[in-house]
Amino acid sequence: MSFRSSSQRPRHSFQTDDPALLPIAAKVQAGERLSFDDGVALYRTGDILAVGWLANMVRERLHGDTAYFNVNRHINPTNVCVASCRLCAFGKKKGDVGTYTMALEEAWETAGAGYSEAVTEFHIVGGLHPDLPFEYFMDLVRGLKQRFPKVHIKAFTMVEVAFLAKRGKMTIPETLERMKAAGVDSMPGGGAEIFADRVRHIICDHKIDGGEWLETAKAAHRIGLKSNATMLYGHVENDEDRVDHLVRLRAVQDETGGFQTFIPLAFHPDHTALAHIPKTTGMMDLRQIAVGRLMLDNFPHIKSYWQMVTPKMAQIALRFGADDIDGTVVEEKIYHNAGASTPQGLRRADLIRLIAEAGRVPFERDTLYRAVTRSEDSFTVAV
Ligand code: V47
Repeated sequence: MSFRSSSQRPRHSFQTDDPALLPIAAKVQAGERLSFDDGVALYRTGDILAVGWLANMVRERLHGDTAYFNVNRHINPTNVCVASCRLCAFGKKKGDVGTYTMALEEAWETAGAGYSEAVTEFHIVGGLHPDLPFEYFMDLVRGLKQRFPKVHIKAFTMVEVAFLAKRGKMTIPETLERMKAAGVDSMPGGGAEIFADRVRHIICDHKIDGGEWLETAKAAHRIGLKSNATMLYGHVENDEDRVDHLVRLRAVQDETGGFQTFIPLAFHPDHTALAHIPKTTGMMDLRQIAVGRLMLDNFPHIKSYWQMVTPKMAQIALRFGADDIDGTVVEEKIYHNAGASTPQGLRRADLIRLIAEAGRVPFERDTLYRAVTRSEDSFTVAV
């Protein structure tokens, strides 16, 4: 299969049947920052293909035809959680049927199980357990580093950090420093949901608020821990809430430059307290990717997480602003408990095929977007 690279492809001019998009297109073409109102207009327009065209232009300007993926494994050490978020089907109260907490040995064993290709990243997130001490998590990380010294540890959301800090009577910077000393290399983007208080009160009342999430991210970035940022959409939020979320992320990124990737997460309602809300549609999924790419002009990467939107939609998203589809994952629990029908993991070869058939060039990255070269059952990262 051969495709022309984006630099060889003839660049047709922008076309739309929505005049509201014309000034926005002019700004994007000139590389100017979009305003809050521009963001709302991008959400309101019926011309989704025009929005996608613009986002694709920005994506190709930044990354050409490259599309990133990695070989990773998710580990969720416990599903016991004090938070009871209405959006979640994963967390359970202590003592409920179906709760689990991994013994450290079990977590280390899980890390090495179920996949023959060497993983380059462990993605570790879990519930807010009322009793597990901070040292359990640090021992978990130290043990992983001892057993898998080459594997990058992307662990603990801003929400978990704030919870562990409070329980351990530590400041956020101190907690982050100790995590880093134990072996945490970067942080995932979860728990951001939608920053607006009105929405947070409905979907995740007991979590830290949006301001605290952003302050924790800043503290992480300040000590050199890169992180991602997510946005959960398709529940009770409106267009303004989403644009507010994006603009607040952009402001922090101006300050710290510590975000690597923005990941819009499609809400899966099954088995949650919001099960009456319909699932997101394909158009909605593509629009989040495209608007994210256009508004977050200072974020290097936009990820279409195949687990969330299906591998088929993730492929199309690579033409709507996304440059990354995440990784092999191996074993996903959070969305599968909430009714996701995607496979729990994909093989490296599947990801390569998805990307190539979308007309992009697959690039195996490590968590920090450096090239990974493989030989037999091992890998090397270009530094
Ligand atoms: O914060 C929870 C979301 C997130 C549901 O950083 C739900 O590379 C949909 O953040 N329906 C955790 N979403 C996952 C996450 C993530 C995933 C992949 C890559 C990265 C990264 C981060 O999942 C939570 C919450 O926003 N979530 N329940 C649900 N029912």
